[in-house]
Amino acid sequence: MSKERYIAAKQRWAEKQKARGVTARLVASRDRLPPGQKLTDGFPVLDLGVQPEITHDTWGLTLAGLVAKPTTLSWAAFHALPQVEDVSDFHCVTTWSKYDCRWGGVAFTALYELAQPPPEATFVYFTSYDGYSTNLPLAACLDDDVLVATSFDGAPVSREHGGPARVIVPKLYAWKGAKFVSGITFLAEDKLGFWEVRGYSNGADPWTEDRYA
Ligand SMILES: Nc1nc2c(c(=O)[nH]1)N[C@H]1C(S)=C(S)[C@@H](COP(=O)(O)O)O[C@H]1N2
Ligand SMILES: [Mo]
Repeated sequence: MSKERYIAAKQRWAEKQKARGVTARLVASRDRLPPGQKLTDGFPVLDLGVQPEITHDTWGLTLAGLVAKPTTLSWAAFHALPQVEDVSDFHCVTTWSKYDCRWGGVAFTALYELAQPPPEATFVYFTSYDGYSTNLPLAACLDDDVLVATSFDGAPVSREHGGPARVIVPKLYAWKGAKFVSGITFLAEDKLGFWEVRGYSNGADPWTEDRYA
């Protein structure tokens, strides 16, 4: 990566940090119902047929791959990181959307800062306790509404919704957010996740209905 790109990435990072602040923030999505979606008041559950039971004692979040500081965060270490809250809309590819989901947890940017990936790490691969995986370009993860969430509406994320911790990527279809998350791996090249190898699109943009590849 060129020096210019490296500096631009650093600068973008600094701006994000500034925008993020150190206290709770509320950022609602500006747009609302994407094309082809129906609004639901409920909260459907989608999984692979397994809802792994992970206690706080056995839980860990591993930051690995192309990083200067590989680590596995315990529940306590995770909670010692700055905690943020974000309200966002949730869009499932199966055509339901849910407005105003209030998630609390740690911003992806904080985990990025901790792990210190080098500039050539431009992709991210998420793994989960149920065997699920999903992938994203790093740039999509650095949006300030991307969280590893441990609370929903002020209560712990329930097991059916991916507790103890799940990833939220509000701007994309929800399969890009790993429930029961166990690992975040930084990579120089893209690696397709569970649904991405099974015909879901890699882009997952609800606004262009980028549903299936
Ligand atoms: N670990 C894991 N994460 C997952 C899934 C899964 O099966 N396992 N399903 C994905 C899909 S397709 C969607 S739509 C959302 C559903 O989240 P919900 O069950 O809280 O509605 O989780 C995503 N993350
Ligand atoms: Mo989904």
